[in-house]
Amino acid sequence: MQRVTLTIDDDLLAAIDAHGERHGYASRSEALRDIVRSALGTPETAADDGARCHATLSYVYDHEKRELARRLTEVQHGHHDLAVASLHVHLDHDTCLEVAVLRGPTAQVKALADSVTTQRGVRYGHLHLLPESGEHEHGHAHGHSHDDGHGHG
Ligand code: NI
Repeated sequence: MQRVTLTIDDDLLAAIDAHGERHGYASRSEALRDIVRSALGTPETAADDGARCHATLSYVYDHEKRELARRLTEVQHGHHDLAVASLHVHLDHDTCLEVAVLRGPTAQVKALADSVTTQRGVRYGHLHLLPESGEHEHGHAHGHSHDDGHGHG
């Protein structure tokens, strides 16, 4: 870890502190780290479509919309190799929330997400990409323990 000094507008700092308080961050630094992480994505998933990833895809849709539920099911069966699990919640009389956990080559995961979220009648589509594992950062070969308590050594 490194300590950095940065210059920031009062308003923006107040917004960051309000965000940190709202979400229960223990410190301004921890809040800022998560804000930056979510802006950057992870290096593997942001930059490299050839890397493998885990992802969650969430979206809301109207199950009464003509043919939509069938089309969504078709899209997902077409990519069954990427699907790990999914969760369906009936939000109200018409509206469903689905969360799909996906795993595979990043480019294919993104393509599947696009083909779901661009369907007419699908709203609030959001894809959250994660690296497939910590291997890219830590590797498995080295013998020492990590200080974060869940090392591989
Ligand atoms: Ni439903």
